[in-house]
Amino acid sequence: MKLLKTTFAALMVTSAAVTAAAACETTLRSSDTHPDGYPTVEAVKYIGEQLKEQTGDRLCIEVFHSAQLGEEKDTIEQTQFGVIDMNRVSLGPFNNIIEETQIPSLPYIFRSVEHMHTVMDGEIGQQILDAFSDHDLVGLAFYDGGSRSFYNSEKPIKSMDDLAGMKFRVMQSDMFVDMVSALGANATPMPYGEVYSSIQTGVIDGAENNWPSYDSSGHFEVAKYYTLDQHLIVPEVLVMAKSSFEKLSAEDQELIKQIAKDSVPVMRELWEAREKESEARVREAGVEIVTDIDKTPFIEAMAPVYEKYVTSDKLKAMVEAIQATE
Ligand code: GTR
Repeated sequence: MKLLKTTFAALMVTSAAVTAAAACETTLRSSDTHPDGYPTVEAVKYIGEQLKEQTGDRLCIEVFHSAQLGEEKDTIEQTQFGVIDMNRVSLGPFNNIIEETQIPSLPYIFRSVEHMHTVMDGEIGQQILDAFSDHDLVGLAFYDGGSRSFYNSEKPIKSMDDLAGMKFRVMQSDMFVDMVSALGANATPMPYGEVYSSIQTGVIDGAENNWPSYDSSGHFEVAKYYTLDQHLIVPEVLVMAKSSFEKLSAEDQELIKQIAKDSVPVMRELWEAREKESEARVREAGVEIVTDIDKTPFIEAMAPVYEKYVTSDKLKAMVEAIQATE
């Protein structure tokens, strides 16, 4: 029923898209949970502008930002069904569906954002993009999601012990539930759009995210303690519905793949600037930020998570390859 409802909502917005981009022969609808102006939204708009120009108005993209088409988990299903043509999401909500996406979502798998870039721009990244094709999707590009850290409404967290018994929202991924449990806290998976009110009403004590999301979601208003433990550097991904992709000519398929790749450095530049802006805005608002946290116990606590999720030879080889990447 929920799917039917959201599908109906998506179809309603379709007619709006057709009107908005009336000049185009084909308009692809793309979903994003973030507000207009957010780096991911702007990166997909960039792809749309390039496509429109390079196809002489044959092919356009309309980005439905601010979760207009629904929350990530639902929009992923709709993209698999071809109701939504394109979708920019975190890899987190793919973890339960596509096992390869768990690897770059593992806590502390990347030593730095640069390490993540090298891995995702290389063979491992391609292997993960290819894995989407068994799930009615085409993986187009990876985007940045910075590093994610815990924030809460109760107290400054200065060590792992301070997390004991606290309740945090995580993305809808079993692995993230286990990650939080391994740190001694409790996790509640829930859609992004429900986090603000859940913190406000005390259903949860906090959540975890990067600077731009902490800022644009307004979560900093209700969860004023942010501890930079940086447990995740989970990339984001732009996917396309396989059915929509297959409707395109071979040339257009190549073009969209190429422009999506070209959008990566554009996004990274926007991201870097946005991270600084968001950090400044949040600091200005008086948030208490803990920066000098010893990450060693956090990293050590993740052993059972790796044990539970890195099971097959294929996944083990991916982890080893990432660890061996300079
Ligand atoms: C953001 C990410 C979104 C979404 C959100 C969340 O950092 O860009 O795609 O996954 O986090 O926590 O749900």
